[in-house]
Amino acid sequence: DDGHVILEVAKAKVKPPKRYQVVLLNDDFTPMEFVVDVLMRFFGMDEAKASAVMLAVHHQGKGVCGVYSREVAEMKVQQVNQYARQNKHPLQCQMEVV
Ligand code: NFA
Repeated sequence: DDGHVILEVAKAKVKPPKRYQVVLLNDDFTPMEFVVDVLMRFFGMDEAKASAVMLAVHHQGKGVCGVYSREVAEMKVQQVNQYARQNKHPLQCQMEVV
């Protein structure tokens, strides 16, 4: 029958969801300890991993905190930027499509 044709046409239009890197940017003012706290609090890193990512951002200017769906990446960016503002730090987070 032609049921499989209809299914295959529909399936051909289903794209895999885009993935988004959440990227942390270096600045001259945010304390290293605060950045480590952010990485543990919002990205589930242990202290050793968070310290390594913080130092990579510090030395290279930016660094990837994780890769997520658009919805989850948007939530992480909003949470990190709000938490940084609440604590009077200029730390900034953004998302980049992979
Ligand atoms: N560069 C900041 C400092 O020397 C530390 C920092 C690391 C800030 C990673 C932002 C991101 N205090």
